[in-house]
Formats: sequence, C-alpha cells, structure tokens
Amino acid sequence: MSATANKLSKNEDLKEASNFLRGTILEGLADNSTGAISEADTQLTKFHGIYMQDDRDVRAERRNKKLERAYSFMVRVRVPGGVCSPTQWLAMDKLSDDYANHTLKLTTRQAFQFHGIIKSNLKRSIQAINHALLDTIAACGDVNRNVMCNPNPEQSEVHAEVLKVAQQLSDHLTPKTSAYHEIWLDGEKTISSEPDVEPIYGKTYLPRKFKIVIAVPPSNDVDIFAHDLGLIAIMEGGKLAGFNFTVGGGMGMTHNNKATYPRLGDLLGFVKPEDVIKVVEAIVTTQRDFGDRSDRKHARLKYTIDDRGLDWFRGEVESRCGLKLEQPREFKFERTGDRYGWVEGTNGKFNLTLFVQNGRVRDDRELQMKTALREIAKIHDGDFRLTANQNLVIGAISPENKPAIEKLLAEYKLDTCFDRPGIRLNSMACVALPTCGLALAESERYLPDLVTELENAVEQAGLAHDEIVIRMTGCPNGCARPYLGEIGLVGRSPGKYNLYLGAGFDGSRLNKLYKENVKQEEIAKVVGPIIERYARERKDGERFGDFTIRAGYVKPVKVAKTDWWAAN
Ligand code: SRM
Ligand code: SF4
Repeated sequence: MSATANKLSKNEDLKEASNFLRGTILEGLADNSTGAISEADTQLTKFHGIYMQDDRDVRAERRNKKLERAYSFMVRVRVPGGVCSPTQWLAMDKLSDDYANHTLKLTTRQAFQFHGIIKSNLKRSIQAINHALLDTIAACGDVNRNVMCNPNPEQSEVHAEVLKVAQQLSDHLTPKTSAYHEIWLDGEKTISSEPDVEPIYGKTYLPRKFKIVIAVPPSNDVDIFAHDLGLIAIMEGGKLAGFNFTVGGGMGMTHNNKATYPRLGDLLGFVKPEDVIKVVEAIVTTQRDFGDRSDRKHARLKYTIDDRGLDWFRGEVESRCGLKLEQPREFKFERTGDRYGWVEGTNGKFNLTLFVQNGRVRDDRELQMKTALREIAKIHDGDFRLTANQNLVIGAISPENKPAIEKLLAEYKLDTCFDRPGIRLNSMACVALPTCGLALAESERYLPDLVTELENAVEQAGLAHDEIVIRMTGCPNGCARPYLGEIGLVGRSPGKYNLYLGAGFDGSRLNKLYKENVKQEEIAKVVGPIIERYARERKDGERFGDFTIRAGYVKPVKVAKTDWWAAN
C-alpha cells in the first residue's frame, strides 16, 4: 500500500508480522520472571491502549542495586466525545484504587488514563473497563485515536448531534481485529468469529497515529487546528448544516531537527452531515496509502500534505469518495480553553465545568476532589464530560438534583475551584515525569508551582481575572499542545525549558521561540516583566499573545514549515 520507495521503518515489519496486533502479547503476559514485556510487544500493546513504562524516580537507584526497572503500565481508556455516565465514572474511580496509583488522569484528548498498573493486573484492569462498557483499543497506536468533540454545555441540542457524529466516526474507524477480545477478555469473541480483516486499515494499519476532533464555533476548546483532521460544525438557521474540514494539524517536533515542526491544519472544504463518514474514510485511506512509512518522524498527515500539496490531497480525497468538496463556509472562533462554572443548557438541565489541575483527579490535603466526584457520581442523574483541556463538566444535572449536588460541591470545596486567577484556569501541563519515558524535564509536577509564581506578577499587574493561556510539556512532542499557548514552555533537559510566545488566543496562530534553555528559576523573571508591560501598554481587548507580537518579542508564525524554525 505504501507509495514510498524507501526502506520501511521497523514498526511496519512488526505490524505486518503481528497477525492483526497479536504478536506475542499473551506469552509475555504469562511470563512471571519479569514485570516487563518484549520490545516488539510494547509497540503492539499501544494499539490496545497500553504503554509499558517504568518509575523514572527510582530508575537510577534500581540500576545501582542491579534490579530490573520498576515496570508498570499506563492504560488509556477511549471516551468518544469525552462523555461517560456516572456508573462509568464510579467504575473508573474504583479501578484507579484497585489496580492503579489511586489517581485518575483526564487527558488533553478527553480520555481517562491510569498509571502504575503492574503486568499481573493488566487483564483484570481491561476487563473492569470492558464491564463498564468502555474500552482501550485504539486509544494509542497507528490508528485513529479517541474522537474528540466540544462538550458544549450551553448548547445541549447541538452537542447531542455532534457527539453522535463523533461516536459514529469512532465506531467506523475502530480496528476490527478480534485480538483485543482474545487477549484481554479471554477469548470472548463479541465482534465476530470470522478471520480477521481490517477493511479500512489493512494489515499494517496507518503509518502513524491519527487524530480527529469536532469543534462547535465560537468555542475552539478542542484546538481544532492541532489535529490531523478537524470538523468545524457549521450552524445555519439553528441547524447543523455540515462541517468545514481541516487537515494536516499536528504538534510534535524534535529539538534541533528542522525537518520536524508543529503545524496548524488547513481548511479543506465543506461536507454535508450525510457525507461525513465517506469523506473521513477517504482522508484516512489517502494517508494510509501515501503517508511516509519509512521515517516515523515524517509520517504524520501534516508531512504528507506539505510534501504533496493541499490541492493534490483534496483531489485524491475527492476521487476516492466520489464527491466534490464545497468551499468552506463562514465561521468564527473566539477562544480556546473551557468556560468554567454553571451554565443552563437549552434542555433546562444544568452543567458545571470544574477546573482540574492538569487533569489529575486525586485526593490531597487541600482538596478531596476524587472523593467529592465519587460522592457526586453516586447521586448524579446526568453525565460527565471530559474536556479537551483536562477539565471536567458535570453535565445534564436535573433541576431536582441540583441542590443535592451543590451541597456536595460546597462540602468538598469544589464550588470555589474555578474561582482562581485566569492564568491558572488556562494552564495545562502534560504528564511527563515520573511515568513518561520521553520526558526531558518536569511538567505536571512543576507547572502548578510556576503558575503560583506568575500569579504574583499577574496580580501585581492587576490582571488576576485576565485569561492568559500557559501550557507546558516535558519534551517537544507537544502533548499539552504547548505551541498553541500564549506562553509555551517545552522541556529541553532537567530544569530547562524553551520559552515560546505569541500564539493566538483563538487557537489559530502558533507561537514562536522567544528564549532557549531558560532555567526553571528564571522563567518567572523573564515572563513577569512581559506581563507587567502587557498590563501597562495593551490596547483595549488586546490578548497577551497578540501583544507579544506587537511589542516585538516574537514574529507571527504564518506558515509552519518555513516560519517555525526561521530566526526571530
Ligand atoms: Fe502524547 C507520546 C501523553 C496528547 C503528541 N503522549 C505520548 C506518551 C504515550 C509517551 C510515549 O510515547 O512513551 C505519553 C504518555 C505519558 C504518560 O505517562 O501518561 C503521552 N499525550 C499524552 C497525554 C496523556 C498528555 C496529557 O497530559 O493529557 C495526552 C493523551 C491524549 C489521549 O487521551 O489520547 C496526550 N500527545 C497528545 C497531544 C495533544 C492532542 O492530541 O491534542 C499531542 C500533540 C498533537 C499531535 O499528535 O501532534 C501528543 N504524544 C505526542 C507525540 C508526538 C507525535 C508526533 O507526531 O510527533 C508523542 C511521541 C510519539 O508519538 O512518538 C506522544
Ligand atoms: Fe511525555 Fe513529552 Fe508527551 Fe509530555 S509532551 S507526556 S514529556 S511525550
């Protein structure tokens, strides 16, 4: 299928030989002599939503003691559109206590993650997830991942409609192999007992991960332009007329490798609701057949499009689906991020968006968030919606149930958790240390402290209630979409970060490198004065990212490929 003449990457051989994602995973699980699985199987388990990791905090100590690394597994649960029921929430909560590290991680892509599951508990964990009618297949791997969708509490009717599209896309693009059921659910063949075929993916699946999101303007809470494929809902006369498609977004890059860069998606065309599945499938199969299978750093859709051109891509998609895409329709985004607090939906039900620092739901001395949400889930008659910014909406609360939920919120002090400075409410960090094997620096464990330092600058400048988007990652892969932060911090090495400035508040412009290798203790000293100057010199309504460009700190990035690495 691949059009490339270059030597295929190792992963391609692995996929081909895996018998539709089986490999030797079962044998590896049965091997009690180690907490690990084989290198080849670590690649294949990703397709099952499972990553082998080790506790990096104790890596050196264990090496010195000649002990095996402290292996455990991260498990990612797909939640299409981020919506789950209270019963499912309770099941996830219990699983985190029974088998994981007692925390629930709400990810930047509306999924749950569990950390610290040891090999002997993996099957039990996946089975518990299956009993809650959720799954982990295709949460990671070279396939379409969790389909994201704006949780949109204030427009419940539209939300229900676009959520349905997200769920249909998710179902349509889920791998059909029965390996998942055989391995994790002890051979329960709930899908089919026929021989495996992957009608969309084929034996070698996609060249790389693939991500789909749906946004409902004016909210760009899902960061539509950061993903391989974006669907922008177009409303006309109060009804869903269709979607503008964007293609070729992606955040990942590698320090000092100029062939890699974050890229915002381009507008491809307008698609009517009834044609969505057909066009999406044509996009996915085009990437399947033309994506670069020889170099995994050049394998995402963004590079296929930059190499071959958007017009070529559109032509290929049109000929595959037999449709001519219409011109994109008018739309306007106002902001990224979430709107906190209470909103009444058009259906008369209430929705509450809570701030969850870096998506980590846990109990600590200051806040018993995990217990509070468990108690709420026990009496809640609506749903929970995971947001694309690691936050949580307690959704569709009936008017009768609202007082009881408010009582619990007050009892556990969750009713004030969104009454915080705007910079904290717009902060987001990836997991990084100690679990992420790719982290070069701290992120989730450090950003809250940095924000506390910056809150001083913000408060002194009189900007406590102003929203400034700050995002941090422990490496350049971009898991918290840092290149779309008005302030972006990307780990270089322990205690050092590249500082990026100048992204658009509405998510339509990338930021740009301002200073390299800034030491942790110097970040607030560098950023603080820029915030103070912003407070003094900003124009009416001017956003921080726009100001940093006007004031000359950085130039605007227009075309990722040429501008991203260009000198300031
Ligand atoms: Fe990510 C790899 C965590 C969203 C780009 N990401 C990883 C791994 C699995 C590390 C690994 O490969 O060993 C991280 C696991 C850390 C841990 O201990 O949990 C990891 N990524 C995350 C999460 C949990 C961050 C978070 O704090 O919420 C997010 C899970 C999303 C989900 O539910 O599916 C997460 N990752 C993202 C995003 C943001 C998004 O999609 O909106 C991106 C940037 C967008 C993009 O894909 O371009 C992202 N992750 C990456 C990349 C770089 C991909 C690339 O094209 O270069 C990697 C590394 C890789 O794939 O080789 C990566
Ligand atoms: Fe790990 Fe890097 Fe992703 Fe952070 S950005 S979770 S450090 S891969």
